[in-house]
Amino acid sequence: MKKIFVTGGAGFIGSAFIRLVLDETSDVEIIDFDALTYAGNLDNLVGLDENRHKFIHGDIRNREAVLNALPDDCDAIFNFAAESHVDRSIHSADEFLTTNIIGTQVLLDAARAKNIRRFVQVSTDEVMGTLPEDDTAFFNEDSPIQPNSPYAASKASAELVVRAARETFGIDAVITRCGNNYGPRQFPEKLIPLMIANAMNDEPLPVYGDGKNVRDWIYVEDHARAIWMVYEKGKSGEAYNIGARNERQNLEVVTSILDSLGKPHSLIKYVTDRLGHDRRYAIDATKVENEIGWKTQTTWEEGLAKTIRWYQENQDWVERIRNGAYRDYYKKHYGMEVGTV
Ligand code: NAD
Ligand code: TDX
Repeated sequence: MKKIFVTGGAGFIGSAFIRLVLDETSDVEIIDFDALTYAGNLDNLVGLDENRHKFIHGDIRNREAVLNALPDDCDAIFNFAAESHVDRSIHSADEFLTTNIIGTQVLLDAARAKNIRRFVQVSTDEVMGTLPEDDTAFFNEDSPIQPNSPYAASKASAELVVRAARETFGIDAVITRCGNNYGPRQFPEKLIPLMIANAMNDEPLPVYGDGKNVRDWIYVEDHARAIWMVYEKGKSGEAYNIGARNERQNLEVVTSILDSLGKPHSLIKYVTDRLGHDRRYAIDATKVENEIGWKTQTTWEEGLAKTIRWYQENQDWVERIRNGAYRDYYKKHYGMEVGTV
């Protein structure tokens, strides 16, 4: 059995990654280390093979806890753990800086102390800032690092501490930079699950600014598979951009959700724009496709339909969140109560 250490495995992408690895391999055992912040959810881990998945509650900023949890014979660390929501980073950046940067440094130090063979840093396209609206420019691996939000700055800084650990101590490290994910179990503060949850409840759908910002959407399972393949085949010291060549304006995404659910477009409510709102993300995935042999397997239409179906069939999962601390965030951020119609 090969052991891997996954941080942030109770979150949206980490749990999808764990499910994929357990389903598609038979010789991998996973230690899943997660602090269970507001975004971490043990419900996301229900039904996993307990012989090959061990959950440990812990914080990546806690050096001792990490060293205690990380086995000596572990092949790799996959660092998914992060504060991940741009809007929250605008309200307060503190946790973003400590978890996303210092937490990553703690993990790198632990990897060095225990001679872990490979470190996989799950980063984001947002480290490269924003693109103009015309459709000829894309992010590639040579694009400059120029983050625009506190969240993006913390993720860019995490990439830099990974780079420094490799240059200084020879840590074998690869970085993945993916675009916007969607799929089952995404916390309903992010665009797609927020809009699905609100539409299902006939509540207003808050669209920032003119709704014409563009994001490059990828189904979460495709991202998870790319991370696994980069771990297996990526070159140490390299970053790999991951995207499904699926650019959509926010308004198009929101109207597709309303149409799928048979709800009126009049539920759309234009609200004050996000501060420093990046206009467009678009990823050139040529490197991961050619060097690693990865390509997306899920079309936008299939992925969105599967996602909407999952939220329809798991309304108790959504409602448990909507009835918790999320209510306070929602009120502070949108100036209205969850459930306002
Ligand atoms: P998420 O917010 O759903 O999950 C984050 C997880 O990390 C949670 O389970 C949380 O409990 C855990 N966590 C937070 N702070 C921690 C700490 N200090 N110690 C241990 N665990 C901690 O996030 P996600 O959307 O699943 O994103 C996962 C990773 O992928 C992040 O690193 C994010 O930057 C990156 N990413 C996300 C997207 C996207 O579209 N969501 C796109 C590209 C990259
Ligand atoms: O209420 C909303 N209204 C709205 O118009 C919300 C929450 C979002 N939006 C817009 C802002 C963006 O243009 O939708 C777009 C997507 O927003 P988010 O879901 O917050 O994602 P984004 O800011 O693009 O960042 C995401 O992709 C990169 C993830 O949250 C990050 O973790 C990832 O790194």
